[in-house]
Amino acid sequence: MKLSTHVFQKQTDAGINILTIDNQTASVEISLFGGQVLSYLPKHDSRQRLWLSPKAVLDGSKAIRGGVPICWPWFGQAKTTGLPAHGYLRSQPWHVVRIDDELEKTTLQLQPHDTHGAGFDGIASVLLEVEVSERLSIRLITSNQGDKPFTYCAALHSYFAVSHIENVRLNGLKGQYLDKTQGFSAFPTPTSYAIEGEVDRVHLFASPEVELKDGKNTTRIGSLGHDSVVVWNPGIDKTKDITDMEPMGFQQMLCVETAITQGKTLEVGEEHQLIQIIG
Ligand code: TA6
Repeated sequence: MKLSTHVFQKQTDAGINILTIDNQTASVEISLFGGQVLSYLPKHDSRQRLWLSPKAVLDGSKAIRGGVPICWPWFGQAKTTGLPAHGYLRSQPWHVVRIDDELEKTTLQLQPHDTHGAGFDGIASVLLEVEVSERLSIRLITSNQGDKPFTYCAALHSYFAVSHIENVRLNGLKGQYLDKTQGFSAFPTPTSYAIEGEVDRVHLFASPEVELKDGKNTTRIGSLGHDSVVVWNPGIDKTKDITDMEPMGFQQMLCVETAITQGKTLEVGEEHQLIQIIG
């Protein structure tokens, strides 16, 4: 179904709706299940920036492994047992609320069907704005529609495609990180940042730009409105427990996430934007 000159919608065999944006600058796919960008292919170099697991479940029964999952209104494990990790927006239907479509810039606004959910008592509106132009901008806009302040966490949990994890170096991170694999103990960011084994780190310095170097290729990851950058690769052992990843799938991906992990409090009527820009 054609929604505008460069925006099309199709339903997968498994039943979820996928939007395709194909303009002069790039091709992008977004799942309306989860409001999740799944792929980003700039036309100037035809290099896919995002990784999608070949075993990703695309039937709406669980969050999709890959692309840019939307973590909201918490990050990581919920405070209350039995609630989904990374919140509940990435596993519910979203819908298109606006399309602005030009030859070199297409902007979509998506909203989740419901921002209420167990584990969060705020009254919030959430908007995801995806802009496809010379770069891909993803903007998660949260506003407090209630009569009292609320505090939330969030992340644009982006999975980047890499040739082989051993070829990857990260530039632009600095200061302390909390290492989830070592009880969230604090360590200094390495000057030469390679990925060896399981890496699960919350970098507390809000780097405005991280460069993901992969051999001759560089992906630039800009961030705004965040309080941390999370770097994650499950490594060979953890991947064995991830049913929607192939056993060696960890070698082709790296998560660099623009995140609010320390909590953002919104006063009544206040709005906050969490933004990741991929180039
Ligand atoms: O962002 C890193 C992380 O919190 C890891 O600890 C790991 O759990 C990853 O997210 C993936 O989480 P998921 O719930 O999508 O399997």
